[in-house]
Amino acid sequence: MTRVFSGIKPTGHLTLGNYLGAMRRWATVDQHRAEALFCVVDLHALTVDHDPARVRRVSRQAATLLLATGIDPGLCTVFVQSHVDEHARLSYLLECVATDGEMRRMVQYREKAARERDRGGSVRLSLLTYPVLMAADILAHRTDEVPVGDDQRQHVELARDIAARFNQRYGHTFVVPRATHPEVAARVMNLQEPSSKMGKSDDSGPGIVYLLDEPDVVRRKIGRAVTDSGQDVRHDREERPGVTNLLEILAACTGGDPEALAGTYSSYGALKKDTADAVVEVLRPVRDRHRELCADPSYVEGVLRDGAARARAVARPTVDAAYRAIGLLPPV
Ligand code: AQP
Repeated sequence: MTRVFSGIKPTGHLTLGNYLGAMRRWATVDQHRAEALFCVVDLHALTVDHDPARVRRVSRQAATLLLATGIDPGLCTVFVQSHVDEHARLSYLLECVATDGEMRRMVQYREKAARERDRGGSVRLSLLTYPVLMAADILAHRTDEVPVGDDQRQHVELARDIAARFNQRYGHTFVVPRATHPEVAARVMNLQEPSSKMGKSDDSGPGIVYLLDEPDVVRRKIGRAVTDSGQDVRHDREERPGVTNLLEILAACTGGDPEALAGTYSSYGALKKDTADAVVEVLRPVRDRHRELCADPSYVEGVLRDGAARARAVARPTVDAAYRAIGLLPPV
């Protein structure tokens, strides 16, 4: 059976981009057709300046939201990365296979490192090596498919390269994974800066729709979304990035085709109204279920405990095999 692995990083409150780009497919498609593992990748949240209490709070919220989107622990495994030591154990071995040049070419590293420096901070070494830990997350579980948004394309490519290189040098150990992306809304853009991705750790609150935003907040944010000069509603990423972003969001929420939808609007106002209505409806069940789950924290804890035990059992044989293959003595 195909094995699917993907993760969510608790660097901030989860966004509409996380949902449309990744989480929604995990719940509606992947868990039903594959052996799926979904992870709150909390170690990745330590790669930038962080507040320990906030990381704990947001990790718990991310796990709860995963379940609120419809991910069913009866069908798949839900766990927290730091509860399964195999991820960090494997990461070091993969650092011995990856190169410094590969890490420095990663677009996300370059953007985030520049942002840290602009804020007057220093760049953590873990920000540079983060894609290796992500490769370990994926490879430890012998993953076939990694359903992610477009921004993670380069990191999954790197995981493929590292797996193939390890296999070639030290004998076949890892499955070489492939990324899958949604057909629409693979990259949801910031409503205030449609040339930038909607990112959960961005500073621009009004440009980001959070999964737990109240309906009136969602309507206000979408109503104030930056649109483009010109009047016609066209799907054109270069010339009409703001309108195209709204069309993509509307299409993802209603199941339509963004180019076809463009032809049905003659004003930006109507497009914004319909997009806001569609987003509110898509997020409503997630917010409702999240509220119910918050009333029962011991249920979420139980899911994460069972999930960690299952994930450990999946990952351990592969990570042990990698330790032997690379030349380390087995424990005596
Ligand atoms: N704007 C987006 N559009 C489509 N998909 C997106 N994803 C993230 N942002 C968008 C996808 O959501 C999944 C989980 O993302 P992540 O937690 O690994 O974090 P990220 O990719 O680094 O994106 P964020 O949310 O913007 O976090 P920060 O601001 O901390 O970098 C992934 O599959 C991702 O592709």
